[in-house]
Amino acid sequence: DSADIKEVKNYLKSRNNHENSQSPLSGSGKGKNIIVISLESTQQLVINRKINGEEITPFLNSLIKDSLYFPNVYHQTAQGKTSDAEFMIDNGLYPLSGGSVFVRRPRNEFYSLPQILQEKGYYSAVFHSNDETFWNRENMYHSLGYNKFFSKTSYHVNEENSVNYGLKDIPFFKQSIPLLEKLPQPFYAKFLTLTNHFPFLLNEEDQYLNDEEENPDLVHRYFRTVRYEDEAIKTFINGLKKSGLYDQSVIVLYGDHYGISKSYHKQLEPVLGKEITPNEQVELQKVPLIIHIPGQKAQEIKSIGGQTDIRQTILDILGVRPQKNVIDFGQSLISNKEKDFVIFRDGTFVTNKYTYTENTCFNKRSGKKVKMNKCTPYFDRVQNELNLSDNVIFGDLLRFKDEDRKYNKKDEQSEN
Ligand code: GP9
Ligand code: MN
Repeated sequence: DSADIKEVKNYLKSRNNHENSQSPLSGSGKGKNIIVISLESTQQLVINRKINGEEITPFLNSLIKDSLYFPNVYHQTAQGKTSDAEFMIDNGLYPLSGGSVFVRRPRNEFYSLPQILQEKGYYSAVFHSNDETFWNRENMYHSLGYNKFFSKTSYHVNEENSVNYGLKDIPFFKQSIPLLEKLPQPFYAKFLTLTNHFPFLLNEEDQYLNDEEENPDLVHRYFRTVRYEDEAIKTFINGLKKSGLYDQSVIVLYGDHYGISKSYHKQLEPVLGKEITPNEQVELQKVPLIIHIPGQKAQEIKSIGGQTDIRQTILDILGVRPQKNVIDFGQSLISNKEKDFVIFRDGTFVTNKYTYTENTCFNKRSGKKVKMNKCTPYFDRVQNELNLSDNVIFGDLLRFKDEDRKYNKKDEQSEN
């Protein structure tokens, strides 16, 4: 009940993560549209990496040279995969340890990014050419307050322009541009890519990497589909430029979760040229985060962060202060205040110096095991934060987010 939400509010107050960030970048995207692109299964390891002398993500690499780039952001998803990442970005809460919030709690009350932006006159839409029922999106998007969901039925999908889960990314973006152009502005538009999905299938005509391997292993198939995705993003950005939307929009690109699971790490080791230890496994959970703000210079922001921080970062850049109480575990990554730890759903965490995983504490950079007392000071905080987030979801506590405000109003009234 409302006592439980007090506990969450007190904790968030003690963390003091939502004060004005006072970054020169705060408000630098004020009034602009916001376009968020979920890069399916895209790990940070592909960025600026060459395979047989060829860049895997030439377009993203060039975009980074003109954008904010966050090289130390980790995905925090669990079984809900893409939907977990979406959930974090729209709500700043952790996903559940089992299943997806989209499926388990679609009727909760939320105070989501679409709802917050709506207070400033933003229209919101999701673009994803899969069935609207996948991950229970149709119901969850309704609860999150989206105005429109362009799902499979909004696209021309046939055998020729599909692979694996459905419509390929290039026709997806091409067909999306005219739909996007018709939206009222300012808008928040979210795009979910699909082609770079396990088991990483691609038609020959969509291969942009010149490697001639006839029977590529999974890791090399992954590089090919990532390269295709990169080409699709280029197509989309060029389309935005043609329509004039590019200069009117802040564009956020993030990887939703890993693509190469633990079972394929033996294939990955020769590519990385190193052994994948538990510490290295955690480092592999990094995903790209790229934010393009019209008129802003490129900058690499090295602070550690997670997907729970993306929402606060977006609000900070747009200069949007929510009207209601914000229950959110994120922290703006453009803030001067550096984040002190990033929590994974299984209790693994990273700090600036240390990694805790598989009951072991590591020096993150050297990869060496260190004494447990380097990690123990974080244990209670990590568990507490995950528990509080779970309480918000299972107790549907956002129903009570404005309780104390209501009390204040009543007090004022009785005084008059
Ligand atoms: C399907 C897309 C991919 O619509 O979200 O699903 P995933 O398995 O990555 O969650
Ligand atoms: Mn996914």
